[in-house]
This record gives sequence, structure tokens and C-alpha cells, in this order.
Amino acid sequence: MRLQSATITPSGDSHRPKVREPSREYDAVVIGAGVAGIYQLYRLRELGMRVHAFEAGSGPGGAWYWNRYPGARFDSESYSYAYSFSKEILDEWNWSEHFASQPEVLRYYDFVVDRLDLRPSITFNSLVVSAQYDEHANRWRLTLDDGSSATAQFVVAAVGPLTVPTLPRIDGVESFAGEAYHTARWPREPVTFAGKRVGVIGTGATGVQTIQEAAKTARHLTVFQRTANYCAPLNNRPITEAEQPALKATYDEVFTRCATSGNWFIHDTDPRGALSVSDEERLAFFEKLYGEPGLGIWQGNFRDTMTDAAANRTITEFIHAKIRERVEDPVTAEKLIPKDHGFGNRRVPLETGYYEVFNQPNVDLVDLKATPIVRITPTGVQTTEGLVELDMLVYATGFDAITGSFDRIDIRGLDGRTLKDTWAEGPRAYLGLQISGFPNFFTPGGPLSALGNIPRALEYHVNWITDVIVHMRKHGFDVVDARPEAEAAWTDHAREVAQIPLSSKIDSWMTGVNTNVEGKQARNVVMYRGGAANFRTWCENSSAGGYPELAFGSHAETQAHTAALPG
Ligand code: NA7
Repeated sequence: MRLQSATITPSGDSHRPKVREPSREYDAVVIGAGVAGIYQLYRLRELGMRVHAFEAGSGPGGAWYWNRYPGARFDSESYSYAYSFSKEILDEWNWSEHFASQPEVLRYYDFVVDRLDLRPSITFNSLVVSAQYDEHANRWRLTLDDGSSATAQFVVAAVGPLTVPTLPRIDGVESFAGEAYHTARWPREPVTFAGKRVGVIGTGATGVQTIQEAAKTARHLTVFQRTANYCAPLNNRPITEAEQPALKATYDEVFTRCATSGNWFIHDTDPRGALSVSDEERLAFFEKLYGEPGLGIWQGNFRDTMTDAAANRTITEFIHAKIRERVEDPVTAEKLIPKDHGFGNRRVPLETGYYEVFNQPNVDLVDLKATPIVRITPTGVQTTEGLVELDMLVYATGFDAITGSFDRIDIRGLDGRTLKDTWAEGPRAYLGLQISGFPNFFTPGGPLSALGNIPRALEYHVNWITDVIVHMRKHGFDVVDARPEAEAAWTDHAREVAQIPLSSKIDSWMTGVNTNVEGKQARNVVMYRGGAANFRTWCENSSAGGYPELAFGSHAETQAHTAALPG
């Protein structure tokens, strides 16, 4: 069986031999050299700290390192996704498309790491398996998958919200005899769909991108769809050499827009209500958004489309009509129209000719709600309707999102308490960046933090974390822990505002649901849904007031704090 199952396990990339590192002592360890990890490493090194990153892959880039499947690309404008902190990097790097493809994105992260000379500070092919706080020494001990260890005063777990891929819990998943790949563990060796009978399970953002590519050359493509999603046009185009200077001149404006918008995107909601305008005006606005690049139709729509059911119905019906227009066979069109949620209540995949794929004679759509998969067999996928024989099976089945990358590390804070136990009733964290009882441990992009256009969010998180460390150094503190009452206040607030968007009533990775992971069948508040503006206000109020929500001290004081903790 050729499923790349070895790489679906959390172990590191097998392409390079592991070099066993001796035990090492640092001021700070960054777990992960993805979007947040690279920047955090840079910021702490610039403070003069002895800082080192451990990364499971054999190169930097995180999600962009692992997700090499054909068709992978940005859904955020390239220039809104890039790091904003270095004018030199912004000047030197040219994006070739408004929405860059994965190979270019990966080249970008390699470029940044080399430009900042960070590579010597990263150990690749190295998975952190445990992190344990020693309160007597005020140090974290990290164990790596090769058995070696490192210690540090600070740990920044930049482990990513979409890191741990999941396979479907279907009988026979390991038995398929043809080629089988999870999109997030795509091999580096060329894989061709040409002339093959290909099956793709999953129609999230990843599945949609993969399907568009596979349909171009596969002899036959079968799309196994469980829940239909609302997709909208990406409207990508190249950026010519001649356009580069004008585009670069807008960088300040782009970053300002992202820094003040609702979810860190270049797009922000229209202040009008969907029902406050005439039908003609509304339709014209929807048409405009449908014809524009990127996620504007989701993030830049009328202010109430994602929170008010009647407003949401207007855009939902508009998209229904678009799908019916673009898909020739009415039966297939109805299968592609979600019936159990409105537009934007799950992550909107962006597409380039996705719906037209289903007009091709070499493509079939299997509606798994009507005819579920019974098992995977050595030759294909058996549904209640029959066996679909395949040469290649692609699992675009998503991730153990948000908390999964923490769950797979044995993280223990004060008194040896595990993070898993601490989060047994759902994640709790202060601003999503610190967890009470886990001193000197930070989680950029962690559960209950404000995400959205992820790199913009992560840059902000890293800046906040770095500022806390700067504050400590300035005042001679060596321990910081989130006060339990501050963590409770943020967690309660996050749980309350999470009820506002219509999406809170829908199963998806954004509401903590993954049917393939034990214990994640029920909805849970895993992200901050109160908007980036509110998040920033909380962060800025805290720093302006000298971080009253954080308990600073020497590690002797930490021991006193431990004694005061219940149970
Ligand atoms: P998603 O959005 O979680 O999508 C996973 C897809 O796989 C989705 O269509 C699932 O159907 C489907 N799936 C998962 N398990 C099964 C089983 N057991 N049987 C059939 N179908 C299944 O992951 P993506 O990788 O597409 O995207 C994740 C994010 O990464 C994306 O939103 C971007 O922000 C980047 P379901 O909807 O659960 O019925």
C-alpha cells in the first residue's frame, strides 16, 4: 500500500537524515519554523537572546512547507500575507501573482530565513514531543523525537492552527493498493494525475484547489463530497514587472487596512445592512464582489451578512443562483448547493473554474450524504451505491485544527499539570496567547486568539509576546504567568462573543469539530470570534496598563503562586 501514511504521523520529514543534537540551553525555544516561528525567532534574536527553533519539516514555511498538493495557493492577496516588519524584504521580494502558488510561497519563506540569517538557529527534522516546566529552576525542558533535549527559560509554541492532518475514520483506509496521499503530506517527488482514475475525498478549501487541478488531466475524477461548501471566484491574475513599483507603493496602505479591519484582511465589512438597500443595489453590490479578487465577498460584504439570518439569506440565494448558472446538469448543481448552512458560515473556498469542472465528461460527483462510503478497498471506494475503482485516492480531509498541534505534545506546567487536562473542557487562555499555570509559555495563533488573515494576526501576536518579554527584561522579572482571573475573563468573553456569528451553529474546524478525531465531535469555542479590533483593544489596554492581567516575578515567587493554586 502506497499511502504516505508514515508522513501522516506527526514525525518529521524523512527526506533528510536526523542529526542528533546534544543537550542545549537557551534563553528561548521556538517550536516550529512556520509563519509565526520565523518571525518570533527573529524578534528574540534581535533582543540579544540565545534563541533556537525546532522544526519538524526539513525546511521553513510551516503550512506552506507541508501542503505541496497541486493547486495549493493563497486565498489572501500575496502582499497582504507577506511579513510587514522589514522594509528591505518588502522591497526585495516581488510576488508574481496576486494570489501566489505554494512553490512561490515556499521560496518566499526560504528567502526570508536566509535574508535574516536565521537558518543556523533552526534545527530541522526535529519534532518536539514534550515540554515540561521545572518550577524550581524556572526552565522548560523540551524533548525531541530523536531523544535529545533542550532547556529554555521561555517557550514559544508557534505550532500552527492547521498542522495535524487527519485521515477519515473509514474501514479499510489503510488497504487501498493504488497511490494514496493526504494533501498536507504531499510527496516532493512529482505526482501525476494524467491518465489515471483519481478520487478526491473532501471539498473544503484544499479539496477545491486539488479538484480543479486533477480534473485537468485525470482520465476520470470522482469527487466524494460529504458537505457542500459555498465557493467564490478567486479572480487571480499575474503581477507584471511594470506593476511592481506601483504595488509596492501601496504596502503601507495595505498593512494599515489589515491592521484595522475586522479579521486582519485587506477587506473589511461594508457599513450598510444588507436589507437597508434596494434589491437592485444589493444585487449590483454582490455582482461587484463576485467579480473582484479574493475573499471580499466573505469579509467585505454587508456588515450583517454573517450575523443576521435574513441578511445572510440574500447572499446565500445570490450564490445559489451562480452555482445553478455555472453547472449545466441541474441534479449536479443541486448537490453542489449547500442545504444545511448559509454562505460564509464555514470557510469559503476560493476557486478558479471549480463549478465548471462538473460540466466535464471525465468528472463525477458522489454525494456522500445520499450514498455514504462504506469502506475503502484495495481497488477503490465502496459506497452504498457500489464500488468506484481508482488508481489514486487523495484525502483532502483536513486537520485536527487549532488544538490538535498542542494535543500531540506532552506539555506540562506548574505542578506537572498537563495542558490536555487543563483543556479537557475546552481551551482556556489569556488572549489566546498565554495559559495560566504555564509560566513563560506563549502560544501565537493559539486557541482563543484572533485569527483570520493568519500572518497578519501572527505578526501581531508575536509583537505582543515580544513586548511582554521586553517588559520583563526592563523590570528584572524572570517569570510571567497569566493570572487565573484574567484567563477566566478572556475565556468567558471569547465563549460569549463566539455565539454571535451564524457560523457558531455550524460544524466546521472553526467550531472545533472534526468527525475523524476522538472527542472532537461536538462544537467548542476554539477561536476568538469577537473580531480583530476587539482583540487588539484588549491587548493594547493590557500593555498600556503595564499588563495587570499577568503575574510577573522571580521564580521564587512562582513557587508561592503554585502553592496558592487549587488542587
Ligand atoms: P476542511 O475545510 O476541514 O475540509 C475537509 C473536507 O474533508 C470536508 O469537505 C470534509 O467534509 C471532508 N471529510 C473529512 N472527513 C471525512 C470523512 N470521514 N468522509 C468524507 N468526507 C470527509 O479542510 P481543508 O484542508 O480543506 O481546509 C482547512 C483550512 O486550511 C482551510 O479552511 C483554509 O483555511 C486552510 P465535512 O465538511 O466535514 O462534511
